[in-house]
Amino acid sequence: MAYETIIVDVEDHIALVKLNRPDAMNALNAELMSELAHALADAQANEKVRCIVITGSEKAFAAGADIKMMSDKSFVDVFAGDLFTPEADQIMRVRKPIIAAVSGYALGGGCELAMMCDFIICSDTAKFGQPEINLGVVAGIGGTQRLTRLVGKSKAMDMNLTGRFMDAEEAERSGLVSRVVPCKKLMEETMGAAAKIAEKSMISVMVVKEAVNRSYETTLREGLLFERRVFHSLFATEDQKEGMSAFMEKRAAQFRDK
Ligand code: DAK
Repeated sequence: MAYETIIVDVEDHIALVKLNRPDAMNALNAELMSELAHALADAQANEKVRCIVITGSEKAFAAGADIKMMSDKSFVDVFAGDLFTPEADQIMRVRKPIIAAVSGYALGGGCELAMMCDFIICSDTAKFGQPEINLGVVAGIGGTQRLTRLVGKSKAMDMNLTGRFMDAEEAERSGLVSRVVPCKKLMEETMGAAAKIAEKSMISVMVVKEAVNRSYETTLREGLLFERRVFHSLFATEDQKEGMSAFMEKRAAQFRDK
């Protein structure tokens, strides 16, 4: 499918999805969200794809939902139309890992999109924020929920109430991002991480994603039980035999996702 607001490139088992609305700092409008959801569903279905990377431009990952698109909407428009919900649900249905490579602004819905990904690698120029309060609204797709789980109540309150931006160093210190790299190295580092993941057994990779995400949904006791059971179940795979044999034979494992 030809896209207008994103660019998709599949190479070496990695689907790279670049948000592409340069005149609007990659603000998320209905078309972009729909195309992104479509591209992610395609990447999920494509057997060649083993990891997905979402990125923006050097200046902006995404500066939020498109304010010009939203400004005239009524309660009924956004409630009955359920703005962005099907697309956000689609992103959350993807079972393959998704890395957000963030440079520049990740604000509002942009910060929320990055947090929907499995982890975030950012450049030293990145700026995260939930400035919706300045527009007379509040975060709507995770800014009060995912951000609180990631950085804790105090910083989540601070960011959502004051609308201030968090720089890359603070984002790493707070646990919002996994790595900070110099701006010029962002894609090299992120694609390197994606390539590492792509080498693994997809069965184990998808199990890790399910298990870590389960930790947000359940008690520690239930989460540990889930983890133990999926650990046990991986002994039914050929990849477990291959991975452990390869270690003992001092060679690289050849996983077959079986
Ligand atoms: N929407 C639309 N256009 C935007 C935009 C945005 N969020 N952010 C930037 N732009 C546009 C600017 O209007 C400008 O366009 P022109 O005037 O040239 O036509 C162009 O991008 C360049 O921006 P600036 O001239 O402002 O550039 P600066 O470097 O001076 O400033 C900035 C960059 C990112 C600090 C600034 O543009 C800014 O503050 N942008 C707004 C950031 C913001 O408030 N983000 C939160 C948006 S509200 C929902 C769930 C979630 C949401 C909505 C619904 N549902 C579940 C229903 C999410 C809401 C949000 O994200």
